[in-house]
Amino acid sequence: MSGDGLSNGPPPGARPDWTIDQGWETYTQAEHDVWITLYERQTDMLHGRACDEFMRGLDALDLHRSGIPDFARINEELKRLTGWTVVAVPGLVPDDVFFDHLANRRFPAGQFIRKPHELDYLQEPDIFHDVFGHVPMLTDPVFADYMQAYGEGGRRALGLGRLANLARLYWYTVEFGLMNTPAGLRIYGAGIVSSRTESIFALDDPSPNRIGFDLERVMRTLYRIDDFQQVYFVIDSIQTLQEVTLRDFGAIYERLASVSDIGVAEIVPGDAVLTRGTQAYATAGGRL
Ligand code: HBI
Ligand code: FE
Repeated sequence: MSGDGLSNGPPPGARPDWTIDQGWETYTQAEHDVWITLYERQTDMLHGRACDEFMRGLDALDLHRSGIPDFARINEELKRLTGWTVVAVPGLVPDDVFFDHLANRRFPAGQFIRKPHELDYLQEPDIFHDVFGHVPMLTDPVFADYMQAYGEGGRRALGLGRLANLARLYWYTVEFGLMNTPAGLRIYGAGIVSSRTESIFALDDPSPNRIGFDLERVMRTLYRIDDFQQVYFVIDSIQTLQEVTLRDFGAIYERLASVSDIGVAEIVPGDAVLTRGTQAYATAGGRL
């Protein structure tokens, strides 16, 4: 991917929009078995941990069956529910390509699946992270609109040179968001629900800070891509998330240009602190 976020062109075999055929019939039984293993160990644990919208989406799409889902089958239901479709891509795609898909209600999902020795951690988003983690939430009409708006906002942020700020919003909501519900704290972020260890850490561990969602605060906050998060931001509902983000971010970007970033473990004046974390996990060296 080029540093300016603009695409250099797709790899050989991919279309101009970076999509490829899923080639569902080419997955091996060993690859289907990786899906089944991951699926079974996540779904058991997610009852009472993932939010209702996620669990409903998982049921609606019937993602387990006999292994890696066929996008053609998922898309029949997803299209009917919210007008979204899943398209296959080789892996990470450039920012402008990614936003263009989202703005058109297409979710680009990695075609490949992790190897059996990588069940707990990998850097690039594979089909399990993308489909199990992201697609259930896309069955929720409000979340579906939020994701499309993010794609449209991404194109504007690229033009204004503020993508770093907007990417933090995606990170702390779509990927690592928590929700306060009447039944208790729940997960909706794809990076959490697709990870066995982080699904426990994010809700139960005393290490991370858990702070009420505030748009500008989140846009100022650095994040880490190599280990469990040191802070999670907590929304009240998908509806309130959508309401506070349904506006032009131009004025916010202008303000953010002159204020400093906030470190991953910092608590700042004005924070609605739900948990003041010990940071013991990170202090001890994290995944090391
Ligand atoms: N490509 N396939 C894929 N998946 C992503 O989540 C993704 C991407 N390209 C860019 C990107 N995310 C981020 O840079 C933006 O959300 C900011
Ligand atoms: Fe993701």
